[in-house]
Amino acid sequence: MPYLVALLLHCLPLAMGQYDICKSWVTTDDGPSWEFYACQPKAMRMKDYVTVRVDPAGITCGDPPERFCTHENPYLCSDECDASNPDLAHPPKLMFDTEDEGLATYWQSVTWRRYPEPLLANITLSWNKSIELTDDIVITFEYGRPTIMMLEKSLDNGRTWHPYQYYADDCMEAFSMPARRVRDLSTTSANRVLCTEEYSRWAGSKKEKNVRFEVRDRFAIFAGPDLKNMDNLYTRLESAKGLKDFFTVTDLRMRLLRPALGGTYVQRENLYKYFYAVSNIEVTGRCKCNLHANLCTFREGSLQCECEHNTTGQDCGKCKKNFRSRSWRAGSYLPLPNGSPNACAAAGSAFGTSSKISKLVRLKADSSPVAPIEAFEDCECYGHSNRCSYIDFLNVVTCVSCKHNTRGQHCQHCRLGFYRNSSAELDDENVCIECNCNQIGSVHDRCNETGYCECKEGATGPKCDDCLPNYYWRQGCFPNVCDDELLLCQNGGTCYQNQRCLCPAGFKGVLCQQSRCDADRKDCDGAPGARPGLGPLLLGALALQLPGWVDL
Ligand SMILES: *[C@@H]1O[C@H](CO)[C@@H](O)[C@H](O)[C@H]1NC(C)=O
Ligand SMILES: *[C@@H]1O[C@H](CO)[C@@H](O)[C@H](O)[C@H]1NC(C)=O
Ligand SMILES: *[C@@H]1O[C@H](CO)[C@@H](O)[C@H](O)[C@H]1NC(C)=O
Ligand SMILES: *[C@@H]1O[C@H](CO)[C@@H](O)[C@H](O)[C@H]1NC(C)=O
Ligand SMILES: *[C@@H]1O[C@H](CO)[C@@H](O)[C@H](O)[C@H]1NC(C)=O
Ligand SMILES: [Ca+2]
Repeated sequence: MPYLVALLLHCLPLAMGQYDICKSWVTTDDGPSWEFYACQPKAMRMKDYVTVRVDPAGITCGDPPERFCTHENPYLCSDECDASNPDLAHPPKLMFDTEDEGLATYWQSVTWRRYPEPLLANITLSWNKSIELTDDIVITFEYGRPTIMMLEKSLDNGRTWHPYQYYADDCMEAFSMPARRVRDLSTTSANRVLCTEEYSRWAGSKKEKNVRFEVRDRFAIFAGPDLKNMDNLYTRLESAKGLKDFFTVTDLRMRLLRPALGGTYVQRENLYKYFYAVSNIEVTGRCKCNLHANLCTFREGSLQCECEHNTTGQDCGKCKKNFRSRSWRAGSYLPLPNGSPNACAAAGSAFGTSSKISKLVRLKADSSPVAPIEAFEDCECYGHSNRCSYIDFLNVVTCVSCKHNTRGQHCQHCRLGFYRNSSAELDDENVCIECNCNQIGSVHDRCNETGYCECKEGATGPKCDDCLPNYYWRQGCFPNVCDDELLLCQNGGTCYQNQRCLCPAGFKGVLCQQSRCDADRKDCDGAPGARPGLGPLLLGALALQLPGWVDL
């Protein structure tokens, strides 16, 4: 029982009270209405929602079965790991189960038989969800803590990884880093990645089993030793660049680089006592919901924020459809104590117009007289921009740097060369589609509202990449010279790709309509005419190769 109380007290500052409701029904002079607040879910035991992966393949002991011993009993190597026997198997899931009183269950690696090849193992934890750490990560090693190890984190579901903390019995030797302690960090270095020697010393394998990533000590830099001054922490999280992200992860990876050595050098004659064994990995944190949700549920195999404030997405990271007239923003812990919800607003709803103008006026007054525009936040751009400018001489507020190929005062039009996607809402990222007009076939690269380009003479099709009947394509559309119907080649000539007639020897002209004899009497004697029976194809081919007079 005293243990339970201690546990509760331990959790109190982080679990209780602040930012736990998103809205409440209040009565004001104008009648009852909703009031909205910044809100976040409770901290949870994150190991219950994790997916684990242990690398490399074959690093888990027991397949084939093998013997091992411990540093305490180095010559009694009768312990056995056997993956096919539930009583003797040590699969990865035993790092996340609930420990029964006294009896630890643990994942165990193979032994260091292959020394001096290093014994390397990666334990990768994935949540498929951003998590904000609220308490220390505690990794419990049975049979001794690694003498070299590294903790890494990912913020993008494992695509990129960053060092989080280095652990070694000798930081200089292992990582060429000086040893530091989190307790010695200051307000400006609270998010420093450091190497610590505190959790790698040999202290007897049963005595000090835990390796920590110290979240509380880092919080304490701002909130005081007992985390009593959480207001200060929340203020700093809001204002110090990168501080919030430092405590945010989607994945964690423990890179085990050298096992416990029992306080001495590696004894090659008994490598059965070197291995890793992890009985528990405790990760306490809350779903990151950008201060737009106070509930996070496990659905379809993943944690999901139950978004309020008309936001949506796994982390409430965007505005709901039809609520994007104001650009999305995370909620803020400030001002204390309830924070700002920074809710999304419906298109067309009136929001903050008057305060916006007064803000502008203030901005104007502060700025130099030559600057015609001033940037400010909180503008109506259908989610395609989060910056607006005030144009002094027109007295209008207009969006700047509209994204997604939009333009206009509210990013409500498509850029030239793009047209409106009729199946997309105005606040959709896909609202503007590229015209894609054929550069040769079209007059310019603009198109009408249904995506039709304006074609040059002879060209057709929505993108002007086809030719009208009686035109042929060759770097543009040109009228046919010959064809099989009206513009027939004469005197046995054949029409080559509608571009020209291939005339038999003795004839020339666009349609082979002219006899060479007519044109040049000298060459005429003995010149045979087109011989019936010779295929037009052959004639054509010859004519191509030997232009001019040919004696057949
Ligand atoms: C562990 O992960 C790191 C990247 O974080 C990778 O470079 C290394 O090869 C992995 N080690 C093993 C044994 O899989
Ligand atoms: C990760 O979460 C997203 C959103 O909930 C889901 O669509 C996706 O299938 C999940 N991926 C995995 C590998 O579980
Ligand atoms: C969200 O939209 C609904 C209408 O669907 C509205 O009643 C509610 O007040 C909005 N909430 C916020 C926080 O703006
Ligand atoms: C038009 O918008 C819809 C809805 O967002 C999208 O699914 C579709 O891909 C868009 N069409 C094009 C051609 O981009
Ligand atoms: C766009 O141009 C095509 C072809 O000229 C035409 O059929 C269509 O009606 C035009 N659409 C609009 C909205 O003008
Ligand atoms: Ca366990």
